[in-house]
Amino acid sequence: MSFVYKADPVRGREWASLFARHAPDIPFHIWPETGPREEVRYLAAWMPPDDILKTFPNLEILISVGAGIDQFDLSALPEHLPVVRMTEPGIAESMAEYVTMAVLSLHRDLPVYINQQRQKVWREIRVTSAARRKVGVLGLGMLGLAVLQQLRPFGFPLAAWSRSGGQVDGVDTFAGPGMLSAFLARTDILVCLLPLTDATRGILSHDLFAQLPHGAALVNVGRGAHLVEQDLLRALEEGQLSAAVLDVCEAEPLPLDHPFWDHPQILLTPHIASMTRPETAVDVVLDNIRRHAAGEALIGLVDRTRGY
Ligand code: NDP
Ligand code: OXD
Repeated sequence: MSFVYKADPVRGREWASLFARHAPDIPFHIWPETGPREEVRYLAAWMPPDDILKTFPNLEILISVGAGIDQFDLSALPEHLPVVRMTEPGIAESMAEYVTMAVLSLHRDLPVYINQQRQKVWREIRVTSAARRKVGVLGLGMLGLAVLQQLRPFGFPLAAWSRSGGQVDGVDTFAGPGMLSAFLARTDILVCLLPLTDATRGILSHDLFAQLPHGAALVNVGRGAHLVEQDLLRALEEGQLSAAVLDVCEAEPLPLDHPFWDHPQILLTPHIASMTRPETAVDVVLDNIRRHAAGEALIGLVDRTRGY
């Protein structure tokens, strides 16, 4: 019974020493080293190998090293193989920090001041109170919830949109396509924390931007393919959007000739909003291995019909 890790090898070595300490009975390998392939029961990967069951015929759990699983082609994975996404608490903590930074930057006009500094312009913009800046989060899952909790003390009116809605203290919740327009109409800063599925691909489009108040701002920390990039450029040019903070792009790394690099209303980061932390990830993975052995439900099990 062994474990293979197939992602960033530097973090893989940290996983290896944590496994050696906490689960010395489970042989741990960092891809491309696998040990005897028929002994591999658990695979943690960003991208699994092609033809996964030919590579590991006795695999029992496929674990995503990230919270998102859109990089997996679920249709190519055997039906019986449970796919588990990463739910370690460090991801939510870092995401809450990043989105708070992005929302505060947009709220306090940082993109404008960065450009003014470059041009040696000393010009003030009147401060708007947080109580008058409505923040809306697309997605009310592990990360959407963590972000809303972190934002609450600032006093922004908060809302979230998801498939099934739900109740969260201090947050107006909206459910399903029928309530999307009402959610957008009350949102000055829109944060995308949806998983990428057939239902959400391209959701950040001209049509959606047109339903936000004029001059609204965007934070995309979901996936690059949520955003129709040309529609963002157009919305910024027309003033429908005032600024955007983007952590994810359709092509990563962003091509050198891409217009986002130099755009004065876009703040860009290289997909770093959050990162899985080995020290807490290994605890969650070992707990799932124990649950699997005991026949208990796995934490973070992906629902293949929903795609997340
Ligand atoms: P969860 O699965 O916990 O939550 C997803 C949320 O999105 C749920 O509230 C779900 O609704 C909602 N949702 C899904 N599909 C739809 C839809 N069609 N319409 C409306 N709502 C929908 O995911 P996480 O919060 O853990 O992660 C979200 C995403 O964040 C990841 O999939 C990944 O793409 C991205 N991410 C980005 C990182 C970065 O560094 N930039 C790091 C980590 C994650 P319901 O509650 O009803 O199921
Ligand atoms: C993730 C990511 O999904 O880092 O965890 O994007």
